[in-house]
Amino acid sequence: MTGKTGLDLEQHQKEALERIAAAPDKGALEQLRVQVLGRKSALSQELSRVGALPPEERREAGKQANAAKRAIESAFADRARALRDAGAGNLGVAEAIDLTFPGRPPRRGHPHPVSLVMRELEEIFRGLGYDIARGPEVELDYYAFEALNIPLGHPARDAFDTFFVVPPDSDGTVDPDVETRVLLRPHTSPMQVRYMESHKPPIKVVIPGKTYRRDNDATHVPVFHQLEGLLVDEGVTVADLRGTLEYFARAMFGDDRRIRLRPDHFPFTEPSLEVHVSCFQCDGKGCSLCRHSGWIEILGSGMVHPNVLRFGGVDPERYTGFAFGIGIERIAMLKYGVDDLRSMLDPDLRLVRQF
Ligand code: 2U9
Repeated sequence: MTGKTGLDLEQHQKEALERIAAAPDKGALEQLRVQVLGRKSALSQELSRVGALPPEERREAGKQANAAKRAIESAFADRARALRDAGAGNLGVAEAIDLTFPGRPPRRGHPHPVSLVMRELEEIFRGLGYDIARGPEVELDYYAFEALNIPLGHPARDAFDTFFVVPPDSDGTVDPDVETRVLLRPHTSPMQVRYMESHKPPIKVVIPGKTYRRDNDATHVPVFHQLEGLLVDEGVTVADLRGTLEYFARAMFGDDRRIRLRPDHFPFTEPSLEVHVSCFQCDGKGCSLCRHSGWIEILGSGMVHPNVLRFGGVDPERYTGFAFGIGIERIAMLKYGVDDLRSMLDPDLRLVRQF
């Protein structure tokens, strides 16, 4: 309008409103705001001329100029809201999301070496007709010690360095009632007792699972895994134990393996036997893995102590049995050539993927 004020406000406003409505994104709108309302804009220049008008025109021109300015500001606000409501469409070129761009593939997990060994062991013993049972990790003292021929005060209790669920008193004493005292199982053996209570011989079972001890150094960790086996029937002898464990050693470490038995001591087995396998790296000739002995200790075993059979409700006059315990981390480290036990607790996928 080049009205009687001599200002061309109407044209400026019309143009500004058109450009605002067409602004494609937030960035363009901001640029436009500077162009349309900034100090150097045509509108500002028109407004600066208001002061130079004769007094009788100044009032009317001022009113018109302010109205135009308000209309433009409100158009900016409307457009900004519209762009925001339109969602991703209000992003500037630099921030825009290209929905056709191929995504980053999610990083895939991988079974941990401990899981791999555990599965392999379970398959070997399943193939021999063993049942697989899993028991509680929070156990009663009775099943963890008493029923395994480890009464209160027995020196073997120290070796287990147990985590008690109800911790000892400040003077170190723990609830003396073995019937009710609760702990984290230091081995999977309690479940074998439970299994004997609920199954009649012949019994053939392996118990895989997590176990806990208050240990933490390069060769001990507080949470580890075991697989223990138990076979009870009439006439079971050390020869059966030997045959079973030799089969296991060959299935796990190769057909050419041999085993040897050495005396050991556990309260729950008599006799107790360490089992060694001929070195699968040097075939018994001597290397760093077997410390140049040609043999590697892989597990502990023995004939179930008559007291333990009795605790499980099995008559030791009629039945005998053998049992064995395998430390899973140890087998995994041997099999995969890992030499620090603590790396077995490392969840880093870069490590786990190597197996
Ligand atoms: C019952 C009767 C007997 C389980 C056995 C071992 C020997 C043994 C260790 C091997 C490595 C534990 O993980 S490890 O540190 N275990 O040497 N375990 S005999 O004997 C039983 C278990 C339950 C009722």
